Amino acid sequence: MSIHSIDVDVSSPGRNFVTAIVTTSDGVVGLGDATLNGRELAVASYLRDHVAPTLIGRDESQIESTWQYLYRSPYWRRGPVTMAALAAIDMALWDIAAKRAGVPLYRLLGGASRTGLLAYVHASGSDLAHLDEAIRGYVEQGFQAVRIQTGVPGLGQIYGVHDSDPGGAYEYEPAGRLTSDAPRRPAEETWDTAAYLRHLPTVFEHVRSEFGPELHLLHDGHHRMRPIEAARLASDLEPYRPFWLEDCTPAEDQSALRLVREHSTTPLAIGEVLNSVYDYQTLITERLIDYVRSSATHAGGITGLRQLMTFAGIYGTRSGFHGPTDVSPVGMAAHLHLGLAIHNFGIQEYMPHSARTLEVFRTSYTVEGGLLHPGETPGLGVELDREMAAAHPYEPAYLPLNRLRDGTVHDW
Ligand code: CS2
Ligand code: MG
Repeated sequence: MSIHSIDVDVSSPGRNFVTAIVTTSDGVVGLGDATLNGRELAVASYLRDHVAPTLIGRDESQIESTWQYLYRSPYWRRGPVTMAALAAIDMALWDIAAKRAGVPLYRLLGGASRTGLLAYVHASGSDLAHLDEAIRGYVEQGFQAVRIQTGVPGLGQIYGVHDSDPGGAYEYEPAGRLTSDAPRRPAEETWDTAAYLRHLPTVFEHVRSEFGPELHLLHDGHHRMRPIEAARLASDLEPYRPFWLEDCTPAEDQSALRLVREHSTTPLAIGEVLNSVYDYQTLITERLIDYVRSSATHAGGITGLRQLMTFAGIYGTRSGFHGPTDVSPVGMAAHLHLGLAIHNFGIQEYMPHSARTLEVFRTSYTVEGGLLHPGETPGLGVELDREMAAAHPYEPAYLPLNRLRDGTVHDW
């Protein structure tokens, strides 16, 4: 059988998503996620104009060979746009292969290595009272791991910090703040690393004393620190035994983490903006990180991520796949199947999609007692209602930007 058609849907049921729909000559349909937050249309064009036309008529069962073809043939390798497009095709081909076999995808990837996947959720609050309320809500639902983010005294809105409204905890969307149409610019926030470094250890101290030693606590530094600042924070957080400190420095500067490692035993996670195994060469071979944060959507799909995790496994590095709402339910399902199958699974980020998103993308995955499972539906286990998706057209939305108090553009 062969690839008959490839459609690319860009829809906005609650937020923007780019989905590749691959249909075979005998009518089997596979789905792939190519959502690149804030740059969605670039990937859609890359897929429609440059990838799809070269794949029509190709044997859809040649997943590895198609991956190598899309990676090597354009000459211009890696990069978020290219790798997201490749990812979508790869996921769709795996979806088709598992549907043909009549099994959930994890069975083609080696079968289940565990009964469920430890999930972490996002708890945040502008102050400690709101943060406690959010954590309590998740603990009551059975979650065993929470990422904690708070406001910093003296600073305004901070990316990823949100006060939950009762009953609406699953609806928030930190990534993708709508801006006005003209001029179309990202929202701006103010950042002060010294204020943050003074405040965050007091937050961890408070949460540990309030919730006890067993709850896993994670934190995302969102690339905002210099190496010496990150080393200070990692060392200050040690007494509170964090599960990990994520993105403490800009991810592309691999050797920056040497300094952090020299000063602390706080586990480190990095990689949501990285998209190939080569981006991790120093990080993994020098054992500078404990968790790989890439997503299937941004790192070449299941084939790309599996290659990366095999390499990471040799050095004892585990997975912590990126799972924000801008990875679509299709990308999320890919993580759950791969995470269930690989030996070096660590933890899975779980930021539940909104009810509107889940009406359009119907999923088979489950969460119980803080553990995720991909379900037993053949393939990835996600169905896309294309008619309903078409009723939610693309809406321009950009991620915000950080500036220091003096106006200097900063990492965020
Ligand atoms: C965050 C994301 O999930 C995370 O750890 O860093 O919210 C990230 O900022 C967005 O996915 C960017 O699109
Ligand atoms: Mg992050």
